Amino acid sequence: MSLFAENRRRLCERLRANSKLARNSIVVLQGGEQTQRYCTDTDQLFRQESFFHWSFGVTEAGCYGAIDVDTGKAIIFVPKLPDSYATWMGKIHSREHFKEKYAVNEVHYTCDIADVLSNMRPSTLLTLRGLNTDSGSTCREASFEGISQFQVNNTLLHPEIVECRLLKTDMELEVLRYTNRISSEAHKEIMKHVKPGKKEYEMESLFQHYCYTHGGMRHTSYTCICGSGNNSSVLHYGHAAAPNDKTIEDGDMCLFDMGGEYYCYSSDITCSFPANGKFTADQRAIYDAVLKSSRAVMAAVKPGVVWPDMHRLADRVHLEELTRIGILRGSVDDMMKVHLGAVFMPHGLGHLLGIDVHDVGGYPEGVDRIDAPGLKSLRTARLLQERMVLTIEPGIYFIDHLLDQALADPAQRCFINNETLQRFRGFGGVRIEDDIAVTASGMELLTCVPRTADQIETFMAEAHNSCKAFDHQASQKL
Ligand SMILES: [Mn+2]
Repeated sequence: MSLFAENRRRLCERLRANSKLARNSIVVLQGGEQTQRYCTDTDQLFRQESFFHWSFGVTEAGCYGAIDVDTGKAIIFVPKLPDSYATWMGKIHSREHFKEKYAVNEVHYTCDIADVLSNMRPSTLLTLRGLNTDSGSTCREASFEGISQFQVNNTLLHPEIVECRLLKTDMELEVLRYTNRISSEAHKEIMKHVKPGKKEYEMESLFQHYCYTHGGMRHTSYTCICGSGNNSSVLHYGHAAAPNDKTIEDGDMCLFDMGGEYYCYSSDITCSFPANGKFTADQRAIYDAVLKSSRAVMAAVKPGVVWPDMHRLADRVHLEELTRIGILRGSVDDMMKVHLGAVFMPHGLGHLLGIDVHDVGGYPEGVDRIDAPGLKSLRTARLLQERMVLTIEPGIYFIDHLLDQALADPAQRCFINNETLQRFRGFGGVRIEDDIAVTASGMELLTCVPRTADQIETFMAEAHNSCKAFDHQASQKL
């Protein structure tokens, strides 16, 4: 709860520094609501709304929260529950219970919100309205019966709370280290158990089981992407139309992008490795190229660095390495001019991470999206600052329709050695995704999984041998 108290303190401090803020302003946030599956009475698994979570850490649905900006006083409003709740859902807790649980100054019922707020005689209620620059959706502003009697400002709060969420406190960093540690261990569990013949969804299931059992993570941060073979080049594989249901085959590359979420704090990690534990020469070459760009970016990251420059750096390393492998030929500078990097890495290098896996704050006023292949997919174009948390996730993919497009474009075709490229059709892709925190002088790596090709082979071989030894022992006992 001190994590959320600190978040509220920072928000008030920031708001008080805003010259447009009127005295006696009160922030009013509305939490998420319990929803049902379509027209049925089956509850969806509730997950708190992110801004509300950041401010209060409240796990229950149907709540509101208020913060007196001048004094920092925090109030939570909880639903007054009917007696039948005690029959079906369990004990109805007192307001005192929630006051203690969430360490706030007062707790009232949501039905009394207008009265409670009006007794505080605020000059203005600050409600939250603003664009999520990743989804294009606007967040839902707090509303309640009786709000029309108040002076409401719905523009001041959003940019300020977003800037607060952008920079993580020590306590938030500690939670993000935890989500990364558990999710890293879960990925290692996958590397130990993967083998040709298993289904991709068995790996998804194992990841979720590990995160939930060992980390108390009921949610993952996003739908698991468990692509094997050519599926590893499908950037958002794992959705309902491609539900991780292929059989993993000998010779496949696996690209598993999965992250556990703890108390609404995310992780976002991708591991790529050969299903059978041994890289072919081509697989190793592509893997090493991606690792090289990942580590080049990590070496360059520090406060003041322009994020799109890191994307360009990764592109440059990829193009150099693809030339060395023989898939490309010619001047890398000239390739950069025609955005050839985006043929192999159509997505952005990485994104902000926090309570949302694509965390808010990517494009504040004054920071514009760059309209160029690859770069336009970046979820932020900001300068890096200490305490930002981001993913670094370069990848090289062999996506047929992008390759065909490039081959049909004279400006790009001239760099491609089509004969060598043929060998990589159907290869899939490699992505290496780590989570990092920007520090005063560089960065802290939050993710901890085997990363070099040798480390991966050794790790998978050891796991395989210990499994065999265990099987052998078990069969002897029988
Ligand atoms: Mn990511």
